[in-house]
Amino acid sequence: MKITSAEFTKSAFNESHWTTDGLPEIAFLGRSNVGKSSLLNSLLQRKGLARTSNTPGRTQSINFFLINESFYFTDLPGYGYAKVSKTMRHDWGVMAEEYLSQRRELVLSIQLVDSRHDPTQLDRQLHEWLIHHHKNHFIVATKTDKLSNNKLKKSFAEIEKSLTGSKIIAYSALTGKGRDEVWREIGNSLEKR
Ligand SMILES: Nc1nc2c(ncn2[C@@H]2O[C@H](COP(=O)(O)OP(=O)(O)OP(=O)(O)O)[C@@H](O)[C@H]2O)c(=O)[nH]1
Ligand SMILES: [Mg+2]
Repeated sequence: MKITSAEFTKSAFNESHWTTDGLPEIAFLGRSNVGKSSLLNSLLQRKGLARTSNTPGRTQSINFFLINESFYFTDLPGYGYAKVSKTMRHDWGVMAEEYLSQRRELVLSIQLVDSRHDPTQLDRQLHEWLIHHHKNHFIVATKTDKLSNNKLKKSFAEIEKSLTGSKIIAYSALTGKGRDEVWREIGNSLEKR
């Protein structure tokens, strides 16, 4: 897909802040620090559009990015950061579930997992939720540049075993590996709408 424009539109802390123009949305979901904002920037080839950081739990709201004036990317806060309070963890679940279950504009959810580790319990829970609710989705295994080909193969097989029944794409925001494949899937989901 040719990107002609990409701009940050707004941060939403609850339903009343969601956009109202009815354009389709693609959500990026995954644990804190897994590389959601980096994936988004890498797909759009705009380095600083979504803020990335080494401090987990940075993104606390749903951030909307308008692409080509025709669809949105939504960057959701990361889950599973150990140092946040119980209340905040609870709030994440409420906000994410509210958005995922109610948002009619949502045409695709992209769930990120770290290619170097087995999916966490929260990763598996989210994945089961997506399957159970028949949400159009696929998995992106991030940071593959940090693994040798051999290790990646093993790790990929573990992820497949753990998150069964979903397409998984190996990605690197550093090298752009997987970029074309992710765009193909996004294009398909937008067309189906
Ligand atoms: N080497 C490498 N580093 C990556 C990749 N993707 C992300 N990172 C790094 O991982 C860290 C976290 O990336 P973010 O994109 O901020 O992660 P996030 O999921 O948006 O994090 P939160 O917003 O806190 O939930 C940053 O230091 C990134 O530079 C990748 O593909 N390769
Ligand atoms: Mg982020």
